[in-house]
Amino acid sequence: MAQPHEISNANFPVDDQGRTYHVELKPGQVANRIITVGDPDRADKFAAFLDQTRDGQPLFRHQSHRGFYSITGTYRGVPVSLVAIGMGMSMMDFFVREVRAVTTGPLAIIRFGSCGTLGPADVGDIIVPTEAVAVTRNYDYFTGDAVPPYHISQPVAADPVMSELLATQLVKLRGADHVFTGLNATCDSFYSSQGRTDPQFTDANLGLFDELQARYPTMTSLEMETFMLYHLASVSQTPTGGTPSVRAAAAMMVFAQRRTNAFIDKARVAELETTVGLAVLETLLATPLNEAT
Ligand code: R1P
Ligand code: URA
Repeated sequence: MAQPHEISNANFPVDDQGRTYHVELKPGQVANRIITVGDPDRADKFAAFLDQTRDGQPLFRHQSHRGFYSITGTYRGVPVSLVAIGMGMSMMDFFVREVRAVTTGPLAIIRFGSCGTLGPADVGDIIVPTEAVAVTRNYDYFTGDAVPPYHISQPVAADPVMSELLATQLVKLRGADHVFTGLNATCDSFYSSQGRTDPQFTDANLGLFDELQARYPTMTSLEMETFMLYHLASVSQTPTGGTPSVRAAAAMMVFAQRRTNAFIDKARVAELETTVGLAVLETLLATPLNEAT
């Protein structure tokens, strides 16, 4: 049986092969163009689009012990990675930081996920969020402090070139009536901070939709990771400082219409994952990037 690898460096833990502690990738195992998804099955569907060999080698795949699933190969000859990260802002944080640590040169990352909407989009439509805010539960409210129950951050923008490429490609594929841009709310819960009601818990969220839409009238989507991706891209640095080293954008399939209470069916998800997924991959390839790998 393989022996577990020793970990060193408490500040940024890596094993004796140079693999990071949670995502478990080392240099050479991840490309500079990456699509990140939540669901590992979605990553496997994307893998079917990739060229099936890279320099005569099979595709690289790795399932980490902390739930990150990575696939690296080429798409039309260009190195691409697919990384399924599970759910939530902290998983996005692990992913972006650990991948950044084992790559050199600029990174282009597109999140292809699912989301809820308050409209005008409907179930099955696609949203390309040009900016995102974080909506986080304000724990002190629940212990009795006179503060609002949810904190809504300032917006952070996506990479404008990548967003424009994505939106253009998706409008060509789905038609302008089914592709929306706007502000995304990344929430720290699928439930409370996305305004879902649950009689088992005190959540104080009945006014949350109105508050969000009053503050950000262009808000179109609710999900759980995109803000962290945009935020980390916005604070990423080249080794000498200066321009961000990570460029990021997102496209999300609308699974839930929160005003009508409609939820997408599985057949529709399968169709979107393959058709829209391919368009996302094409956009990633079209993103200008002067990378080494
Ligand atoms: C919740 O069901 C999950 O779906 C969305 C949310 O952001 C959250 O991770 O995205 P994914 O479909 O990418 O997982
Ligand atoms: N993902 C979310 O985070 N929320 C939804 O309503 C649907 C998908």
